[in-house]
Amino acid sequence: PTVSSVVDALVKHHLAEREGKRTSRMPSHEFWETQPVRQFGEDTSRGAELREGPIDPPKLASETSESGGALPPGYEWCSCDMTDSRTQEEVYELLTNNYVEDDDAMFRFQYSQEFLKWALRPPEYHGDWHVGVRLKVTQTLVAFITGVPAKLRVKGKEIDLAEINFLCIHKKLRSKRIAPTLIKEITRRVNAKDVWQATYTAGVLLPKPISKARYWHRSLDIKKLVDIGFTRLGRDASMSRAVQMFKLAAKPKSEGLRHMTEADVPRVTALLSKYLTRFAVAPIMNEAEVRHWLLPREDVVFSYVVEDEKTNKITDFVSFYNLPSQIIHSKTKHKTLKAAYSYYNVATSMPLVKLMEDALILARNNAFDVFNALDLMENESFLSALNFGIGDGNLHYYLYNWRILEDLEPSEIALVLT
Ligand code: MYA
Repeated sequence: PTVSSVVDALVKHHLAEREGKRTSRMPSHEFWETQPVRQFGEDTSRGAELREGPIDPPKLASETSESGGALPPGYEWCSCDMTDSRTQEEVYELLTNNYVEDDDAMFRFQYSQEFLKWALRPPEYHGDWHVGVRLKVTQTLVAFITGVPAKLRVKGKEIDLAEINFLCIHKKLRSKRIAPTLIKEITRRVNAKDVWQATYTAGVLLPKPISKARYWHRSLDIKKLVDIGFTRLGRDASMSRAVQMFKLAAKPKSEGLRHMTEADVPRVTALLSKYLTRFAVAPIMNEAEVRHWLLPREDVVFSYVVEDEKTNKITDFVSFYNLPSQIIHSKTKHKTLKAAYSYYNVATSMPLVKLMEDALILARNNAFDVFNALDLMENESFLSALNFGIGDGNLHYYLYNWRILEDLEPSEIALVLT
């Protein structure tokens, strides 16, 4: 089936499900139906039978098998050593040429090597959760999937889990059911460390998201965005009017706004931790993790604080990360789309919309073309007000081996994965 026929079937199925009907055209998920995840059509109204919490019965780490599942002949498992610059380059190459594209195949994520080192080496990371598949003869890296350890609060319960990301199969090896093999292998390696839950996000709809978020985009360089086909001007909008509409002040407006520094780590940890307790799903970060994820890193993550001079309190925090996309068939001089992605933000001395206006200014001053944000947390309070436009992609949030009964609104989610 084509992608669109599958989407049609899914839509039909969900409509029927809502009306309580069964449908014969229900798309099957040969792999995902065997996994401990929420399933489409499971009856969450029978709360007594389906409980919130782990789906599989508890197991022992020592029970996990010692070797990985079978790959097609000629391929072998490896761990990608992300401290080795040659391996970093190989991962970078694989992702640059084969990772996530938009629906029209115009743009493809281009994670930098510095970014990958950041995303894959947080405190207490496990080298063997960076799983690769190599062609035996040439040792070429052809597939990848990663996990990093994290702690998540889900509706009041604290869960030690793996954040799964960077699932990628070389374009020439697609549709051969290698993805389920990779997922089983990372599951085995995570279980071997006595971890039984995971979280992940994906554009595709699989059984079964806990929430569905949308990307919003705020133009910073509208001329370039129109040139490269990222944005189209409205029917009666002229370029000069658009430029006017997206104009920003030369520098941030909030007094006392400055780069976050090492000395801020304890106060940022306290501010952020307190703020994140408001949401149904949110990470729990200790100081070491805040230092890793939120201290500024050149060309990777940008973080700023507002410090009250009188009380020495940090009242506000704003951050975004740098994830460019390659312009696949560029007809202009432009080869990359420079995108900033909203990360974690807390405003207490001013409305969030004011803090985020400064974030836009800082992103523009750092040569970003567009500022992206999901409709998570309290982001709805600034998206329209700051001239963000809604995107066409969904981002589904998933939990592995953890059931919650009701779907969540994106505003109840405070987890931003890289
Ligand atoms: S999301 C980013 C995913 N990557 C890309 O989109 C990059 C470009 N695409 C590719 O590289 C390939 O198309 C991929 C699929 C690798 C995506 N997540 O091998 P196949 C299911 C989960 O024939 P291929 C991210 O990184 C599909 O429904 N499953 O397909 C988070 C079907 O199963 P079923 C997916 O196209 C990853 C089966 O795979 C995804 O050659 C989280 C087909 O396999 C997807 N994004 O390869 C992973 N796409 O028949 C889960 C397709 O049942 C982690 N499929 O429908 C789970 C937790 C594990 C740890 C647990 C520890 C306790």
